[in-house]
Amino acid sequence: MALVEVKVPDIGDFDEVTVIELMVKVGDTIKAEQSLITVESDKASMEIPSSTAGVVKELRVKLGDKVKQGSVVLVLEASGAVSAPAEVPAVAAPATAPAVQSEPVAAPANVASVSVTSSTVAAAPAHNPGAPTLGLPHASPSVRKFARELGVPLEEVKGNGPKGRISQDDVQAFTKAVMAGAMQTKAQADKAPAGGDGAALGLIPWPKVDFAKFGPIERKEMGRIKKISGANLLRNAIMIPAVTNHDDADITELEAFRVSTNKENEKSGVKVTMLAFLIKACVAALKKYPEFNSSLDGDAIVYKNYWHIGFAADTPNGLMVPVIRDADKKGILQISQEMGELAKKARDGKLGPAEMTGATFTISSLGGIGGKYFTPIINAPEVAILGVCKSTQEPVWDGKQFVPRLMLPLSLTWDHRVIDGAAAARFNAYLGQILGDFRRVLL
Ligand code: CAO
Repeated sequence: MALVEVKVPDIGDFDEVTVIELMVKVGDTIKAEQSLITVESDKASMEIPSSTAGVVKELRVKLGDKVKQGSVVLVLEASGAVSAPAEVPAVAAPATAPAVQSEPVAAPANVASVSVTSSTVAAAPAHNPGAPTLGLPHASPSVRKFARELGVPLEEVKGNGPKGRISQDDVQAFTKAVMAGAMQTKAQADKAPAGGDGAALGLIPWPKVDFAKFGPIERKEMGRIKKISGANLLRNAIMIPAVTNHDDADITELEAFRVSTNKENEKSGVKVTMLAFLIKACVAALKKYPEFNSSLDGDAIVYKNYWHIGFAADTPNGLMVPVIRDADKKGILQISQEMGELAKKARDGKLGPAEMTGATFTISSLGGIGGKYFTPIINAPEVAILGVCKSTQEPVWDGKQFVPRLMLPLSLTWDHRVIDGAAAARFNAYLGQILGDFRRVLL
């Protein structure tokens, strides 16, 4: 068997290049044309393939070595006949693409000469280390090929190597994350806009209808906030096994108290709202039933020892959820005042991120508008939300007779992974007791 030295061929303009990838090891059986190593200059990376099939006997380079034309890459026990080396021109190769040279090893007696075939190597696009990450991805040709075979968009893969170089491991990690659903490729995200196309769930496609066929239409693109909240609502509606419990609270006395408080405070400029009482009542119920003030984190439930309450605000741009922080430490007047300010900021599009994050529970009140009950969607990663509708005078049996009472419809949606139906019924009942007699908050 002939032992053959495989050398670095003419590498164009480069004096020295660095070995950045070893693609074979001692003992490997390789085919002619198979890539052996990847080398990199400051402008390009390229693979050095073997012209000869055989078994790798000795590797003469290691990662980080500087090599130049003529450096021996490895020694190969060639399979099949070998003939004298020939000077082989690069075929249709870019200026920087090297042709592989193989030469017989001089020493051993049984070494024959080897026939050299031309082999061109495509140079990877030049990499500019200072380029932004969205520029050309920095990866060796073999990694590019690997990514191509898997259909991985290399420009979306984060490289963890030196200078952000993308390795095969990075491509594999990206693929795993996409397969596990932890990440989406840009193409997937584009295919599934805010409305989603349901393909990922195996659903039939959304109906495509030419509405203009049936009458005049006007098409308006959705605003940014609607798109963002739509995507969040869709995810929350699909991913959370949500159940809604409806109940009524008797707020006859509370409403009378609210009205008289507002009369007394007329000059203060702060209007006490029913929502402020609801926030305070919810904090009391959340303290009694802490699982409603929690979040799911994998297999763990995270109980929060703070009570930041979000409230849905209807704005010209769409639904927003400002947050009253530390509602447990604030009185009704302060909550009312903050709510007024936050609701105005929301309507004016001036809410900052800090004013919309960190809620532990949300209340969505349609009380000023109307309706009886509804099924609010949980604002993940929270695990429950309270929907409130318009209070109405209703006949309530007091044991002897029907009496008119002001009844507030409550709709509590909860995440069944964390909360059970019995707890939800107790939460609503307790909330009703507090709203029925607010002195219970003090107990
Ligand atoms: N029952 C009866 N009347 C109620 C009530 C209730 N549950 N809640 C409020 N009202 C009354 C108020 O007393 C007020 O009446 P007056 O003007 O006579 O005093 C009137 O309705 C308007 O109240 P409001 O809406 O200004 O104040 P609020 O504190 O109830 O609500 C806010 C503030 C920001 C929550 C509200 O303006 C809003 O945006 N609500 C919509 C929330 C929403 O869209 N939720 C749905 C989310 S899911 O798409």
